[in-house]
Amino acid sequence: MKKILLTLCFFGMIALPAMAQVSIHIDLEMEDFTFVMNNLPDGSGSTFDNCWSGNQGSSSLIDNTMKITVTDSHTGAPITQLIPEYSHYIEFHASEQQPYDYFYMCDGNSPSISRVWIYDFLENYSSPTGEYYIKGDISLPSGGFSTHAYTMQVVIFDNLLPHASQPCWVTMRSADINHDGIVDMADVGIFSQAFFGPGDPPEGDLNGDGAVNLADVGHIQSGMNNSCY
Ligand SMILES: [Ca+2]
Ligand SMILES: [Ca+2]
Repeated sequence: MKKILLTLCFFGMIALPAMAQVSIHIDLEMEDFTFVMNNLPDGSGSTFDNCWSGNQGSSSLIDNTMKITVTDSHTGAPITQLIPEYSHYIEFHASEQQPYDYFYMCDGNSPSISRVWIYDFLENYSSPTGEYYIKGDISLPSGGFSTHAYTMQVVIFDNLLPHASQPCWVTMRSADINHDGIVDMADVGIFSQAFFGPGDPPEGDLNGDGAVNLADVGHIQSGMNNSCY
């Protein structure tokens, strides 16, 4: 099982609200530095626990379940209890150098371009070892595609102060290629152009392995009629 290991080291936050000083360090390690999420408009795509490795030419399904280890940065002791009410989310940023990436969230039954925030992503809020898991079945209803990897960060608020992990990299591909909220023949048309045309354009490379071929056809087929609405 491929793991992303996020190590959050912080002092005086979340589980230790009585402590006055706040010093948070978020350290991130991961085995697959870039992975590919295959999202569908209704959120049933493969976001983290069934995503693709994104390895050039050899992309394969992987379980990128994420783990965070939370410790007191001064003592190293595990923080055994988190407070669910505290805001925390996962945030995606398109690179500012790549303004033409499309990553549209289905929000209120209509797709809108968005930096994506996933709230309440933790599977557990107490752990004797300070280890917490990010839900493998996180729903990310979206369409479009990223031509380059996005940065993804875990953000936790402490008394309205956001603390972000260092970024890791993800690529997003959806069978709703034209990000109109539904996978239909319009997307098949775009895919066909990519399939039969020159090169390997990202809108046709739905598994993110760098090639547009039969392996990508299944993503369109299985996603047909999937919708925001
Ligand atoms: Ca579409
Ligand atoms: Ca491909």
